Parts: sequence; C-alpha cells; structure tokens
Amino acid sequence: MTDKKTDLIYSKPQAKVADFRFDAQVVEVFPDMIKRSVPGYSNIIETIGQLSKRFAQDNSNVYDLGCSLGAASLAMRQNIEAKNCKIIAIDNSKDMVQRCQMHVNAFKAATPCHVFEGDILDTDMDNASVVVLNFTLQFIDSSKRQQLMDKIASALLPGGILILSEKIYDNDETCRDLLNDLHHDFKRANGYSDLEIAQKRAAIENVMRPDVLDTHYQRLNQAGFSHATTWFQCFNFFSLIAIK
Ligand code: GEK
Repeated sequence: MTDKKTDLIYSKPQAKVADFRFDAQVVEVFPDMIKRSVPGYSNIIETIGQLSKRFAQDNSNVYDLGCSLGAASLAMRQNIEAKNCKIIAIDNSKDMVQRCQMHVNAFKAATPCHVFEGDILDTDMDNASVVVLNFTLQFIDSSKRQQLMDKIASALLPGGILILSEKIYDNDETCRDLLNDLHHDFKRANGYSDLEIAQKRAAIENVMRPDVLDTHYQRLNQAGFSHATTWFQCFNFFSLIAIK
C-alpha cells in the first residue's frame, strides 16, 4: 500500500475549518494520516489479520465495514486459511472505494475480496464468520448504532467474531482530559503541530461521536453476543472482540 504522501491538510491556518470528509484529498494521505493519528493502528491491523486466520470459517463471508483503503481486508486476505471464503469490503466514500479497489487489485490471494460503495446501514449481510468495524462505528449516527450491531449479530454464524475498534469518551473529566493530552502528545511526537491538531479537532468534532466504553458493551450484550473483551487500549483508543 502506498503511504508515501504526508498529511499536510491542516498545516496552514484556515479561516473556517470545514467538517471533515473522506474525500479525494484525504484519500491521498490517508495511510500516513491514520498511522500518525491512531495509536496502535498498525498493531490493530496486524491483529485483525491474525484473528481472521483463527475465526474465518470455510464457505463463509468476511465483512470489512467502512473499509477505507482496505488495510484490514488486505491483512485478512493474507491470513485467512479457511476454504471458499469471500471478503466483502464496503465504504460509502466513492474516493475511498476507488483507491481501495486499486490496492486489492495489486495483490494476489486465494481469498477473493469484493469492494463495494455503499452505506453499511443499508447493506445486507449473512453467513458471516468475521466482521470488522475498525474505527467506523464512531461515524455512524448514534441513534442507528444499535440497529447496526443487531444486524451484525444476526449475520454472524455461531462462533463468529466482531472486531470493533473505536475512539472512546471517558465520562470522568480528569481522565478524559489526561487521555486527550496523551493522544495529542502522541500526535506531536509524530510531527503534527499544535495548529494541525487544533484544526483537525475542529473539523472532526461534528462528524465523529465517540461512545463511552460501557455503551459499547451494553450494545453488544443487547445484540446477543455471548462474549466480549477489550484486547487493545492505548490512551482513548481501544479495540474489542465480541464472539457470538
Ligand atoms: C481501516 N476501517 O483503515 N457506510 C460505509 N462507510 C462509512 C459510513 C457508512 N455509513 N460512515 C463512514 N464510513 C479503516 C478505517 S475510517 C476511520 C476507517 C478514520 C467510512 C468512511 O468513509 C471512512 O472511510 C471510514 O468509514 C472510517 O481499517 O478515518 O478515523
């Protein structure tokens, strides 16, 4: 995957910072942006690959919901050993989907990967052994998150797994401020200036709405998952696995 282009989108002062969009400009720098902004991103992608090796079942579907450029799909494609599986990667950004298709075309693998442009809220899913929501749920309207989780749970086969990664909101103000500070230190250490951090924050605050961790567990419980645990957390970013 090409990640040579540096994210400079918020490096110059902007008179009015527009809401963040997953458009062509973001696509160009996305691999650099996500690695420098999300602590543990590469580790999470690698582990999604490992989990898919463990949980993908013969003759089943594997979904990557909000696939962006397909990093999780490609990791799963390299690792799945189950026979006759199909990866279905979906994103509602046309620009993301076009670039994702190019990345998928660039690699050969036994497991096919189909890339679709669409809203994951409207996508039918069935016969799933692995479902990935890697930093996507936080962009879904809060009132529709339970319905999406219910749909995922009913699409999963017994023993199937959901991998859910998100930024979280801590209800405790002191902890929330500390986690935010640590995250901003992480971004600074990765070369983002205070201006870039502040402008990105202004751009994203209306489009990304993180939940508290308890809300995620309650939602999974209500959807009928039998087991759920957090396998990764760094600052205010976490990833959990839920098994049906
Ligand atoms: C990765 N998973 O690299 N339907 C489909 N796609 C959506 C929707 C929706 N309703 N809403 C948002 N998206 C990726 C990273 S990025 C996370 C995921 C981030 C898509 C949106 O277009 C974008 O590509 C993705 O969800 C979120 O493992 O950039 O912080």
